[in-house]
Amino acid sequence: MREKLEKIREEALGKIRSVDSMDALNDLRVAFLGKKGQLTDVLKSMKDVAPEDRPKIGQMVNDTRKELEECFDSMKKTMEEALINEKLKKEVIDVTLPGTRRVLGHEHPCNLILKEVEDIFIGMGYEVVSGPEIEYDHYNFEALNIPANHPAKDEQDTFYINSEILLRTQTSSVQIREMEKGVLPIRMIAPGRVFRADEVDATHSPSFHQIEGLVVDKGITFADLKGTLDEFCKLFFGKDVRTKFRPHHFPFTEPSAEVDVSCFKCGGKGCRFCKGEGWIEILGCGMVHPHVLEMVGIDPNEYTGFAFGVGLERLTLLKYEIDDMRLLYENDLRFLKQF
Ligand code: 2U9
Repeated sequence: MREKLEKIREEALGKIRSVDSMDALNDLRVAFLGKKGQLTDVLKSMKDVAPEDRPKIGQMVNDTRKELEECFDSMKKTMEEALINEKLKKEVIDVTLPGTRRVLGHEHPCNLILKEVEDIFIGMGYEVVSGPEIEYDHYNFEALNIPANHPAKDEQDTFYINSEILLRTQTSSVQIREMEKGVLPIRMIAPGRVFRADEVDATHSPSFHQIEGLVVDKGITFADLKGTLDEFCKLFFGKDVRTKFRPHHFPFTEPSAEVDVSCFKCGGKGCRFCKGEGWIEILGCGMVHPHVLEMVGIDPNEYTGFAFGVGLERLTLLKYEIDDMRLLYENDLRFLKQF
């Protein structure tokens, strides 16, 4: 029995030391120490050993098992360390190599202009509010005094999801939603994307951006409208510009006007920039139509308001002297990085 044990021990130690993979090491552990392993077989055959020799032989089996287990564990540790070292060697990072440069984008000129406009109105106590681009016909047209079959619906033809839902043609719907909340007074601007069934050219796009403003309070007059928009034009284009309010018509405002600003390039004398006019058309505006107030439950005898609208792309083209709107939509970094 003693020789048998010694033989198993030597064979096991030899095999463990020359093993070349973790799997093979595990197989060896099972073959020698497992339930059906060689050492367990020796224990099973203890019944054939003379009773007086059993404690000694038992002790020998235990010592051998302990020695083999230690040998297995130390081999396992050595192999694991070797694996980690091999992995680390493969993963060596050469910190002296040049990095990959990421192409940096550039803030869009329209966004730069939007920030300027927002800053001016926030400075006057206005809130910036946004709303859905997919809108109900009710909020886009009906509530703005543009009922079914009104000619304005043709001028502002858009993309219809169905007969009641469409892509908004103006951000005025945001202001209707705000008025419906019933919290007065209101001083807000609503910048956002709008849609029209227009062909693309140097001044048109089926999708562009507007900034609309709305003030509703007791005692608001056309003088407030004029003062506010004149101040806006001076802050945006320069303190020397003058403004001109020409009568116009919008279904949602009464009276209505279009605002021209004196050419900020030639001071109003007339140049190529203003096409010899001396004036540049900038905004549409007017006093909120009493019927629009009534429809959202505001008493027009108690409250009055003014509203205005401006195209963000138009402001951007003017301020940066860009002559084709399509450049704003091409995402060409060589163009965008100039602003
Ligand atoms: C409510 C009531 C009235 C918003 C207004 C304009 C005049 C206007 C155009 C400018 C160029 C649109 O981007 S554009 O094509 N807008 O001329 N917009 S008054 O009037 C409102 C808004 C909300 C409740």
